[in-house]
Amino acid sequence: MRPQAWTVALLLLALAARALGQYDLCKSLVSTDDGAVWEQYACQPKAAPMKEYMRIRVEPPGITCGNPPERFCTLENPYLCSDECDASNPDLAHPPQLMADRERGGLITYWQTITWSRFPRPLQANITLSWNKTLELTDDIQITFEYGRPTVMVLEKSLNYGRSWQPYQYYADDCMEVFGMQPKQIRSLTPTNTTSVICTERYSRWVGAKSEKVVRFEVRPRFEVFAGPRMSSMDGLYTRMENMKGLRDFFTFTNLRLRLLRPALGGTYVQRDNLLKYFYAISNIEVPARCKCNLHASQCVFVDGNLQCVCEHNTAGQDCQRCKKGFKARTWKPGSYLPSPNGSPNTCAQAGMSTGSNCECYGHSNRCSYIEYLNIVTCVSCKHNTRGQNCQHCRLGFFRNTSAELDDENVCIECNCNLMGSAHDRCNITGFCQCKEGATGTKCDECIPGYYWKQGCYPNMCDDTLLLCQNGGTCVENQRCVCPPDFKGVLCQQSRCDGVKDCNGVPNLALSLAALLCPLLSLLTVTGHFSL
Ligand SMILES: *[C@@H]1O[C@H](CO)[C@@H](O)[C@H](O)[C@H]1NC(C)=O
Ligand SMILES: *[C@@H]1O[C@H](CO)[C@@H](O)[C@H](O)[C@H]1NC(C)=O
Ligand SMILES: *[C@@H]1O[C@H](CO)[C@@H](O)[C@H](O)[C@H]1NC(C)=O
Ligand SMILES: *[C@@H]1O[C@H](CO)[C@@H](O)[C@H](O)[C@H]1NC(C)=O
Ligand SMILES: *[C@@H]1O[C@H](CO)[C@@H](O)[C@H](O)[C@H]1NC(C)=O
Ligand SMILES: [Ca+2]
Repeated sequence: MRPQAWTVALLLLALAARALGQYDLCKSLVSTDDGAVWEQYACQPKAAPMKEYMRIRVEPPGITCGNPPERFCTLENPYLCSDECDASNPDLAHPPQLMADRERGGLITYWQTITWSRFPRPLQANITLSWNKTLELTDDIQITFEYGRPTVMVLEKSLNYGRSWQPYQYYADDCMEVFGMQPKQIRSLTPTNTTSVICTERYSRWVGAKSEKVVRFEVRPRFEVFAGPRMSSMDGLYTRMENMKGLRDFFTFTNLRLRLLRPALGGTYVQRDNLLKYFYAISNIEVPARCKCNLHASQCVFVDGNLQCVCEHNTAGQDCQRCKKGFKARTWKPGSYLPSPNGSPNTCAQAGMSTGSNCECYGHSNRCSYIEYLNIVTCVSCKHNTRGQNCQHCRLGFFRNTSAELDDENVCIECNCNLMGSAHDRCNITGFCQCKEGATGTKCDECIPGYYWKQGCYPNMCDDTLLLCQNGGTCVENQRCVCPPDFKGVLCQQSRCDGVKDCNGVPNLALSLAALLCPLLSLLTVTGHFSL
């Protein structure tokens, strides 16, 4: 296909998908003046029957019937104890996986426990359902009990792969007696208490084993508190999901646990002479849910035994809970249901393309870049003489203005080191330049005693203390002695007659000595300066 045809085909596909339902699509090609570009939307996978992906564990060991084989009767037929459970016979076995199988041809298959033959020791069992994936309920959990629903049970959930658990709902034929809780009705829930954990008596009272088999955890009625009857206004629900703290978390889980605490009794009391009619049997557990992908994926796939979001918006991770490598210029955020109808994708941005709160540049740069081999995001082209990952340092040759905030344009002050007097153009953090020998001052633009300034500091050639000009010479700017006509030398210490025949007189010893000593002396002073 030519590119154009391909684009059109995709566009049509996108439009078709868009019509499917809210938040079904993560992106679509739209045509603009600049050609076709991807538009991104908040998106989520469709709801799925999660029982197909769940791992089931039952406790305690030996709770499943049939090992050894045993007979049981039913509450409806308590004196006809001809049914048998035998783990070694496929036709008579009731292993845990029969709670999640697809039943065909009307044949009901179920997991069954041992009978309550050890009464009065409680007959209790735990069923732990795990997905190794964060899920969000989309409809009621339904647990189908054959031969009667338990009189006491608790549904629990975990948000952290089973490390900790919290109650989700209590079920009892007498909530007050068993749990000390007022029984509540789901229809009494209001927007302010939809997420309360309640005790319900609705599914635990004896109504006959055949007529009512299902125990629910009600999700749909809770949604309807916000979405209206028959979920007519999903916008209302999604808006609440976004704004109401804890609402989304309430429907979120990674594991579920059923704690079966007392089986169906078929009456008020346990009949001790016929304990073979008390047991638990579950034929199906329905968990309608969707993968939680933080509104960054419209697909969730089952790979290597685990559910995995197919992340879009440059996100990654099992739940699209972080930004993809190279796309960390902005802090990761979940997508948002708002504004309706397409929500906000909150796409992870390619490094170097934009800024975000993750990349703080204190207002000295508006660009960030991701450096792959260091795995850091760094500001690019810091202005105002700043530098560093967050433009938080001053460039070389500048120092920090302590009276200015980090985001002040005046935060860095130029060192302004004197080029001649300084070793280099950098200063320390209090603004002091590093001076060459003989130079001093913050900017190294002055000389210490014994030195004179001439495009830098040089040792004095003459001065008023140690390097005196002799024989009436005068010191000019510490650089040289201006000697009277008859004398010469650095300090005018030498007579012009010296060694000249016509000069009258003996060599001036004192002068010769001075001539000898003075260079030495000046050397000493210089050395002295070195060690100052
Ligand atoms: C069910 O799990 C809970 C929590 O781990 C534990 O305290 C309890 O003993 C378990 N019940 C059975 C019957 O294994
Ligand atoms: C759970 O899922 C994660 C991510 O897909 C995987 O790395 C891990 O091995 C899984 N754990 C189990 C017990 O399957
Ligand atoms: C929710 O609040 C309503 C009104 O305040 C109250 O009647 C109802 O009992 C509450 N339900 C629960 C489960 O707390
Ligand atoms: C230091 O910052 C303060 C506050 O912004 C500013 O008024 C001052 O001029 C700055 N000093 C220099 C030397 O730039
Ligand atoms: C900066 O240099 C000056 C002069 O050498 C010195 O007095 C000062 O202690 C130095 N400041 C720091 C923080 O090193
Ligand atoms: Ca079944």
